[in-house]
Amino acid sequence: MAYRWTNDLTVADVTPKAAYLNRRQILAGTMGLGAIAAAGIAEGATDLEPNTFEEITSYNNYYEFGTGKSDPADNAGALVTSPWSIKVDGLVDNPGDYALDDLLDGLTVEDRIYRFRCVEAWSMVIPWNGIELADILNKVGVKPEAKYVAFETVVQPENMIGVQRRVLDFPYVEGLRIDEAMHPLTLMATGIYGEPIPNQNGAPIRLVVPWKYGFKSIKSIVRISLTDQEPPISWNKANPREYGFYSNVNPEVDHPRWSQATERRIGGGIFASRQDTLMFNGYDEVASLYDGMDLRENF
Ligand SMILES: Nc1nc2c(c(=O)[nH]1)N[C@H]1C(S)=C(S)[C@@H](COP(=O)(O)O)O[C@H]1N2
Ligand SMILES: [Mo]
Repeated sequence: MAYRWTNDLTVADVTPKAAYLNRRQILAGTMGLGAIAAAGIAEGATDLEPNTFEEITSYNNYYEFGTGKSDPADNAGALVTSPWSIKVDGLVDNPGDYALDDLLDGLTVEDRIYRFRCVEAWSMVIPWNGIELADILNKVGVKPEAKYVAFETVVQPENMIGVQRRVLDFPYVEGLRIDEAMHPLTLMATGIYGEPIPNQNGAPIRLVVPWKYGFKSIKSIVRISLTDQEPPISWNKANPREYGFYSNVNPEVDHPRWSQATERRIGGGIFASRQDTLMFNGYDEVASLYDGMDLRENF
């Protein structure tokens, strides 16, 4: 498995707190403070401490398995994830029904520790393993006319109580503009903490777009379509006034029913607190994708 760290969080941030403090003392003794900061082990790293595997896998949104936060952990065991294939269609050079292993064969699995900010104003820090979406798209070949990527979640009605109860219009669908999809931060996650991604988190493969609200990060993907039209997305269809296509994390644009200026960090022990929400969830490197756009209008 190849490792490539391209975000501002580092392996130091997945180190358990005691070992981390220990390591800081060791590093302080040998490297000096500048080196410590460069290694990403500065004071500010404490608010980027990853949530525990238990927290990440027991507090979820996956409406196919119910609307309660513990419903996915209780019910997603019924999801059948093998065999798994993904239909790739639309404006693409090599369309087809790909077995998941064939689609990912030869691509690099990366470790990415990302902030994750739900539109409901809670957040976590999650150490994902996954493949850059761009690597997958480049492998299948995107035609120049393609302007958007659309995604679809599996529907297994007999295994999904939320589908039986029609809590949302399924299949769950999502989409990105092609430049968002090709951005190196955009990940197709297949694991958490080095373990295969649990069903409640979107097994066997789900999108992770860390600068957007969590609902953009669609789970258990069975279809990827390249299109020249902005695709419909589930939460916009359900409530267009409250949920826009872009849904970039933005502390200055409130949800009609609550403020987006702050967020509640799940878990966190002694560091648990409400904290300020950051523009683009702190991923400033994506700002240029939206140059010249009114982000209040394009919420
Ligand atoms: N198919 C599907 N994908 C989904 C959802 C869902 O209900 N169904 N919920 C979304 C929402 S609102 C959030 S916040 C994240 C939650 O991901 P997590 O449970 O892994 O933290 O998944 C997103 N992806
Ligand atoms: Mo969410």
